Amino acid sequence: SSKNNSLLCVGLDTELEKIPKFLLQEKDPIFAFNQAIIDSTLDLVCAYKPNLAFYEAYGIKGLEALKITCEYIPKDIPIILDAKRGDIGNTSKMYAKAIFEEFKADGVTLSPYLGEDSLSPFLEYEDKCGFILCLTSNAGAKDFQLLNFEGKPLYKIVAEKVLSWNKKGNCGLVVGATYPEQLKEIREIAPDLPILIPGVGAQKGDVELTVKYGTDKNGELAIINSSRGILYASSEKDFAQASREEAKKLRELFNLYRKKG
Ligand code: OMP
Repeated sequence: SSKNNSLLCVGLDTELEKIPKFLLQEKDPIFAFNQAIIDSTLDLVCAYKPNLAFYEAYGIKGLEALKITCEYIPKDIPIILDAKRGDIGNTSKMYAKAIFEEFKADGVTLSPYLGEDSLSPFLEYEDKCGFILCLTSNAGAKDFQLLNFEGKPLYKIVAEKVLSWNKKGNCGLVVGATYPEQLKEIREIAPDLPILIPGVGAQKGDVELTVKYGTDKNGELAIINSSRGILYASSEKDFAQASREEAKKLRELFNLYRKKG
């Protein structure tokens, strides 16, 4: 966040049905949209987070758009590729290769439930960050993540495990902005881990509590994502400017609630 003094991560979850109609005439409408969004927000963000689903959904063309989007993002702005990966080691190795070598992402989202050996192929990339799902923003988080095991909720067990997996210092957590009280507990368990926090904006997570509870003691290490709330601020000619205004508002709001380090 140091360069742009920002905790804001813009999620590049691009849907052809939602982008301005006039862009559909472009040769690569997905990239044209992303390019405009990146151009208009790059001085306001700490990271971009494309979610792979939105690109896979459009087949080869979508993946090509993702690849050139990743190439287009300036090198000093980290890319977190949201893919929620995790499989047996041999398979994870190939997932990691795709994400870090093909798309050249700086970070990835990972699911913890296959255990340490499923994530080590990602964490072996020392310069890359693995953001491990701890407590997701959706209502279904209650089905497993909020359950108690021997008196302790699963999300706390995950947070503690990730601390023990963090041998190379390249682990982070994912915690939804829709669970601020739990975010506070998780930050206490992991005072020094970066936390990716989606769920402000379209999912209506509380901004003030997210910043207060999600940041570390210096007001850092929270990467707060909004996708739809920024991307689709307007569907008119001025869409990129409208996205910039939204991003600017959020960044300023985050900074208002931030502890000064
Ligand atoms: P908006 O709701 O449009 O801001 O998008 C949220 C983004 O964050 C989507 O790409 C989700 O897949 C992702 N996300 C969550 O919404 N909740 C989570 O708990 C975790 C993620 C994520 O891993 O980023």
